[in-house]
Amino acid sequence: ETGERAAEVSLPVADLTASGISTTPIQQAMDLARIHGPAFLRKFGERETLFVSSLDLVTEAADETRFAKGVSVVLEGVREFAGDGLFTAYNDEPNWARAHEVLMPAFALGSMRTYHPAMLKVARRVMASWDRKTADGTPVEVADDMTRMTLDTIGLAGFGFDFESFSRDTPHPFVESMVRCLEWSMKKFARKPGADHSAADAAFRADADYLASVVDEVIAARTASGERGEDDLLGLMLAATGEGDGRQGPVLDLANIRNQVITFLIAGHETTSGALSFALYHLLKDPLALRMVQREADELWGDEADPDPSFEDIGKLAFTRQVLNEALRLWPTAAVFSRQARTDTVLGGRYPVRAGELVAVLTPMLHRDPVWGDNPELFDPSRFGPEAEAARSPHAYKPFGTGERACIGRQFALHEATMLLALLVHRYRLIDHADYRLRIKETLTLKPEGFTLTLAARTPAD
Ligand code: MNH
Repeated sequence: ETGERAAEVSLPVADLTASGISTTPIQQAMDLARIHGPAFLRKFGERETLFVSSLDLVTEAADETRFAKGVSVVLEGVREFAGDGLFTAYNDEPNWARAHEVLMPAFALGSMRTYHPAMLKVARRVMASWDRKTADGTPVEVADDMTRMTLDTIGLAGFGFDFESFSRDTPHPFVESMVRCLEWSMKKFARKPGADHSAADAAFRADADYLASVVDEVIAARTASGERGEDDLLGLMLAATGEGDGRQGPVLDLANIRNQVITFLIAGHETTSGALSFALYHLLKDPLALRMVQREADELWGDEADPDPSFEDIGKLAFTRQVLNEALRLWPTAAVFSRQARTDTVLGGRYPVRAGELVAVLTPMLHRDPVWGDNPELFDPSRFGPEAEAARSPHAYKPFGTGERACIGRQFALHEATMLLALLVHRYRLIDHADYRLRIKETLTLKPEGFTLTLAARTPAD
């Protein structure tokens, strides 16, 4: 029936039924947008998805009176292991509003002061590990180490739980299971009908059960310690009581708290890790930008061998922040989000969307809209200078989604990533020993694949 819709408004249709959805569906969708333009229908068997990526169409889709967050087929897959956690909850599920209310204060900018020491502690683990590799010339696997660091950070800062990722040769088994779960949900929506997937589904179940068991361990560790730890996410959730809404006892039941912990462990590290990896990649390839972030760090910390960044220092790293923003423009690591029409509506004056239907926003192509100038592929952090930002529509840049259901962890991610990036460029020269060419791996999120660096200690002359 939506095929008729396509005919009626002459939307370009990309039919992938025969060819299949690739193992890099986001890059495939980017290619389709380059061919078909900023609105096209991706057809795959029975399913059709309207992708939009121009500033005008996304501005409409971001209008909260016409659209709300949509839980896509892919997010339905993630719901199989994250349940009604914040990220995968339906808009009208009461647990979303409850958890949002309990957790919002923990994500205000001021709360980052509380997490700063844990973030710094883990940043020092990265440097201890990179110092060893500097000494013996071993390349660092950038995305793996960024993932170690962001997982340890959300574990410690959010839940007082130490994954100790830098004491392990391979990623923590939680990460391996989580990545397989994400891949399962990514592949599931691209399945061809009729084939037998029972082995993959059973393996998925085992991984999802394992994730839940790690979370139970995290919660048990807190309960056993007798400490309330009300400052962190777990403490807030365990301590919150339902005053005001007439309910007795905790606002969030244990099943929901478990879903929130899984959600935060995943959402809280996977995307930030990719953002840091892309930022390091672009700095490696852009000596001038690298020089500028180094200069900014040097202004704060001089040639101190082991600087002790304060919470306030991080707010002063304006250019470092611009580098991260620009890395997230080119490679928004959570690259698609969905919007659900609240009522029958017409997008762009041309494309009818019925109440309840979903529209997918393809963020990497929004971030290459003509509003970004005539060379959108160029990495250029000055795009995020204060005047440039003020002159641009807020809807031109959506790496953290939009509206009420936008990313709750934005400040957390930016504080953590800005501090680490500045500390790394302050301490090391980055060497492109393998003349790395960017390849992007997709596991729902984006990451540079096979990206390694070698390091040298910076000397005052550098
Ligand atoms: Mn995060 C929602 C991107 C870091 C926790 N996040 C979203 C959405 C995007 C997103 C996009 C909206 C998805 C949708 O509309 O379907 N998040 C990012 C990026 C980074 C990031 C690019 C890092 C860079 N996110 C983090 C961190 C945390 C976190 C760090 C936690 C500590 N994100 C969330 C949660 C949600 C979310 C929770 C769901 C919020 C809600 O719907 O209420």
